[in-house]
Amino acid sequence: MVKIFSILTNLLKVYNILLLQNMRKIKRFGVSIETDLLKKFDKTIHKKGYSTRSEAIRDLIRENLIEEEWKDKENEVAGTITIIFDHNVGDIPNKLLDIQHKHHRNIVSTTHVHIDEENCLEVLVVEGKPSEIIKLADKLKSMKGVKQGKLVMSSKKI
Ligand code: NI
Repeated sequence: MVKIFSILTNLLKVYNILLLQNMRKIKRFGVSIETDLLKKFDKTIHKKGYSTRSEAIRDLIRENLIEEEWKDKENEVAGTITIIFDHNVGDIPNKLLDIQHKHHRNIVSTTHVHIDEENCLEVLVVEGKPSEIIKLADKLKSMKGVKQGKLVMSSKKI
């Protein structure tokens, strides 16, 4: 009797897993990989805090898809541009505002934080064609007084 109960419980578990996979439309696939390469991969994902290989592989695939998305100039993409600048250098606050107004169609929102007496951190949420966003990011990053500039390429589809 106990054995039947145990079999039924296990069947129910399998049924639930299948149901869940179907709901999320998850597919399983096998990967052939060199032992050394897998060891390195496991070490890296462990350091990053991934609990499963599947989650790490999914993220890598998404990253790759986003990279491809940005290569197609017809796509509408999204992302963020983060800059750190010294607001005392030249006329940087006005110049930054000027650039941002020229690209107002690409800027969804801006957050400005005064991180200390001199330095400001600004995060721009951006969207539009990849070339427009890259041009805007390059303009901001190359400005005199901008100490760090980083474009994070993201997606509106993923
Ligand atoms: Ni500031």
